[in-house]
Order: sequence, then structure tokens, then C-alpha cells
Amino acid sequence: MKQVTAAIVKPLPDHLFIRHDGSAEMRWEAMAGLGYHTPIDRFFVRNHTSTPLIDAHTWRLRLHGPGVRCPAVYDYASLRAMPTRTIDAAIECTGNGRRFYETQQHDPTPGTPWGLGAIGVARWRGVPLAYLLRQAGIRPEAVDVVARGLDAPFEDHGHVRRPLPVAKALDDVLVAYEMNGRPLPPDHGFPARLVVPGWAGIASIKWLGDLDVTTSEAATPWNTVFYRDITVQPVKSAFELAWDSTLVAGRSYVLRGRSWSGRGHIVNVEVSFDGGVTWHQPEQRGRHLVGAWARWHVNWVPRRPGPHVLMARATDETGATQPLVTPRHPLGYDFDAVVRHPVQVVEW
Ligand SMILES: Nc1nc2c(c(=O)[nH]1)N[C@H]1C(S)=C(S)[C@@H](COP(=O)(O)O)O[C@H]1N2
Ligand SMILES: [Mo]
Repeated sequence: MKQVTAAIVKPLPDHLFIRHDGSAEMRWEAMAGLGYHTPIDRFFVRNHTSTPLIDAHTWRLRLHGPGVRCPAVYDYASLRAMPTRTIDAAIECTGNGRRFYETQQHDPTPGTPWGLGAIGVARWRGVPLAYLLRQAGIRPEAVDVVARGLDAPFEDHGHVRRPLPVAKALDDVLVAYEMNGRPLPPDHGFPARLVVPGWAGIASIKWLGDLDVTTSEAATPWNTVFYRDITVQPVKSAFELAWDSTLVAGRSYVLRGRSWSGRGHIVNVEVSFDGGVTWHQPEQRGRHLVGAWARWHVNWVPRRPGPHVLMARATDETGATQPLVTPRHPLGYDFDAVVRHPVQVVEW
């Protein structure tokens, strides 16, 4: 029988995604050897409920609240006619890596058991939120911009919404309507979403319907219950390699990976092939943008057959690095410890 409703609209083939209830995680081997951006066909999806199909002709974005002098309603055509900006930025779920609290630290937490694939980097095009706020006459007393999605209400908490402090809203946030040169796909927020560089994915509200500018600190379930005190994303690293890959002893491999931090540039990456006994410096290649990731590669000739543990550890320009063990977060957020990536080395 044909499925009439799906939590996610785009195809989720097993070689690109790991499925989790209503969400889909990118397999890191799906990035192997690819360029800077994550193609849409493998970009992770995190939905609280399911992807709504929104008609751009009837869609409206409302900008209002006591923090603006002239409330405004925009339609799709008027948004697309405004001054644009293009940015390359990561969106990462703050629960990315959550399953390692259990598998590495033996201290499980509730929530989607993401590996490291709840991140993607895309080229986003849209209107700077600062432009919209200034057009609407943002007041000096403005405190938060509460962004609200048009997807179905989540449990009994109402529509997904989250306050964004005005300082960040005026800095580098985009109201994006294009992803990798195409109109936003339904799963990623069509017709428009916020893109909040460096911050936890929840800030980047999809299917944007409403921007409410407050003059006092706003409280929603998404900053008081969930994602409380969560803003900038910590340092992480991943190999572009399948979990439990099989490698042949004596062969030469180029191991590729990426490291990222919401705080700034990655200034150092180290890789271990022996579970952290010795460390090697990979070569960084190409550009590395703040709010996105750095790519690196390193040669390895595995000698001894048997199980091996690969590790990658990055440091960003603020000096933040990846510990071997990270303090438990009760909801499984911000897992930034070095991930132990198992591979099997076999005789030729
Ligand atoms: N309206 C709305 N916006 C949302 C969500 C949602 O469920 N509804 N999920 C958030 C979370 S938790 C994350 S991590 C990102 C995921 O973005 P993506 O699905 O485009 O990868 O969207 C955020 N924006
Ligand atoms: Mo998320």
C-alpha cells in the first residue's frame, strides 16, 4: 500500500541514512571524498513532528511584537525581492553524538541516539534577519526574537519556537530560502527557515511563520525545558568512514575527516590509529570557514590484523579541545569527547 503520510519527504536510502523515529542521520561514509558542502540527498533531518508541505503562494511571514515599531507581513515574492546574502554554514543538532554517552561513557541519556551524523554544511541564500528587523524599526528595548515554525504542534507544547537574543539576530542570522543553489527542500524548511551560524540546530527554526520581537526575556519550552542554556556548538571531529570498516593490512589508505566548532576556526587536528597511544598530524586541505568545518586527510598503512580504534581530536581558536571523557549532560547534549571509531584490519 502506498504510504500517504511520511515524517520526512525525501528518500532515505540505507546507504546514506540511519533512521531514528521521525529523524534521519547522515552516514559519515556518505561524505567520503565529497566537497565542502553536504548534498541535500544526504543532509540529516531532525523533525519534532513531521515535514509540512507549505504552499509558497499562501505562505506569509509575520514580523511583530513590542520590540518593533512597524510590524510587517511578507510573502514569498517580497522576501525573494529583498537584498540577499549567501553563507556557507553548518547546522548541527545539539544532540549530535548523544549515543556515545552510552557506548563510550556507559552513562546513557534520553533522546535520539545520534552518532556523529546530525550535522551538515550547506550554502544558504536568503535575507539577513538584521535587514528585516531594521526595516521593521527594531527598538533599542528589543530583547529576543522568538521564531516559530508552521509544523504541527509538538506534544502539548504548541508550535516549535525558540527565542534568539537580539545581538545574535542582528549579527549573522539569515532568513534562508535557498539551500545549495535550490529552493529549500520541504524537509529543510520550505519556504523559509532561520540559519543561525555556530549555534545549536534548534535555533535554526524551519518552516518559519512568525518572528515575535519581545522587550523582555522570552520563555518557551525550547529554551526552558529543552535546549536550556544551549547556544554555541562545541568542537567535534569525524572520519568520512563507515563504522567497523574493513581495511587490508599492508595497504596504504588516505583517511579523510572533518572537524568543526561553533566558536571559531579549527587550529589543530590530531589523529590516532592505536586508540590514543600515539597521535599524528593530518594535513588540512581547502578552505575552512567559521561556522562550517575544516577538512583533513592523513595516510595510514595498517600493519597488524585485528580490531583497531581510530580517533580524531581538534582544537579551535579559543583553545577549546576535545576531551577523552566529557561531563554527562542530562539530556545528552554537547557530546564533544573524542569518538573511538572501530575498524577491522584483515590479512590480504
Ligand atoms: N519548525 C521547526 N524547526 C526546527 C525543528 C523542528 O522540528 N521544527 N527542528 C530543529 C532541530 S532540533 C534541528 S537540529 C534542526 C535540523 O535541521 P535540518 O532538519 O534541516 O537538518 O532544525 C531545527 N528547526
Ligand atoms: Mo536538534
